[in-house]
Amino acid sequence: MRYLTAGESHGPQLTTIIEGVPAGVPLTAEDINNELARRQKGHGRGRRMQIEKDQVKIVSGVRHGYTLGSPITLVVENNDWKHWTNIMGIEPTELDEADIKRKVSRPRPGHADLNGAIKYGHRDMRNVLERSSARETTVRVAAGAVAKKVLSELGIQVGGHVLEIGGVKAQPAQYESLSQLQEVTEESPVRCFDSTAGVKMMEAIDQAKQNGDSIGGIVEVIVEGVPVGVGSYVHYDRKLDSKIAAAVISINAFKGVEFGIGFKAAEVPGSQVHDEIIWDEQAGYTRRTNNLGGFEGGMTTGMPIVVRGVMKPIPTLYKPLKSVDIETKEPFEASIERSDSCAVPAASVVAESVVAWELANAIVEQFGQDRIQLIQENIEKANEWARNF
Ligand code: EPS
Repeated sequence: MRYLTAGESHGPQLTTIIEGVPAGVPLTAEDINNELARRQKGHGRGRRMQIEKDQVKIVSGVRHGYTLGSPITLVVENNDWKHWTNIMGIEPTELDEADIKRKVSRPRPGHADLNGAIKYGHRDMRNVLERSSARETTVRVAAGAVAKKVLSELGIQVGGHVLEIGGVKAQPAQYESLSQLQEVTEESPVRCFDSTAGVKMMEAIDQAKQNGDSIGGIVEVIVEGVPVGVGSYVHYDRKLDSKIAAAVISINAFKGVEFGIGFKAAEVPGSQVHDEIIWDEQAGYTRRTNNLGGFEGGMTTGMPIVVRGVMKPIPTLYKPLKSVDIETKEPFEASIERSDSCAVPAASVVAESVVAWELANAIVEQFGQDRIQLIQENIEKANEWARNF
């Protein structure tokens, strides 16, 4: 499977074309809209989210509620476009460059503005920020919603939550099932299982907002019901954990990724890291622990995939940071009007989406591409094989 996204943050719409989704997967606009709504929520979002009510239009690849196997096109219109039709107009303009409103000549430290402008030769850095904006994650979540539908047909469940915001850490989540984790975090304005930490996270966000600042955090994605041996050790670009890592890092503002105990593995001896292997008739081979987060040798072990990503604070700040105007070369203190002070809860939904995409893609590639029933049969056979091996 593959997908492309297109669209500017204040342009008319965001679009994705998804190719290679097997035929026979039940899919409705409501399935996708539920995920889009989850991404829009979260304490710390700015005023833009009051303007947008993201709704998908499925314009190809689905008939009477089932995927056809043909390319699926998803469109999400930007409500804000009506305020930007002149500034973001597609047709040539009579206006001089200097008269175009909302021209950006002052790069924000930490954003794509300056490097993108130098790279593409844009004197107006709006040409960079419109596409580098995290608004694009809307359609990545839409594509992820399709991937989640594929996985759910195969008995694979994806969940996510927030572990840390602005230095406030949640207690390790003692959930009974992934469904329970999802139920609880869905009610939390910061998607945190630990409600006490959740309150402190909200206070930290409010404090940052008051200071004109922004804060980042850590999100975790968990996937259950994964067959053994998805991905491969035989070549670097077939290792599924590396693809998932790349997908997580590709989310706007993400700076790090780890699986299982991750960076803590540097501190403890191997005897406390590696997961002991056990076997019983019903479950086949499993592990006593899951320190490696569901991967050994770039392949799934059958234990839950556990992957975390760290998001830096959003670089669009009310609080001025020093930068240089590219027209005058004068130093100035950047001051920006509208932004989110924290988008970590939203980013946890984006992280679920990109992980779901990579896994669905690998499974479809490995177990049969054309129709979902064939993949179901092949996975059942593979599970049976692994149990009796
Ligand atoms: C963003 C800036 C803000 C955010 C936006 C990402 O938008 P605006 O510039 O219109 O105020 O709200 O996020 C979204 C629009 C979204 O859907 O997540 C940025 O500069 O990255």
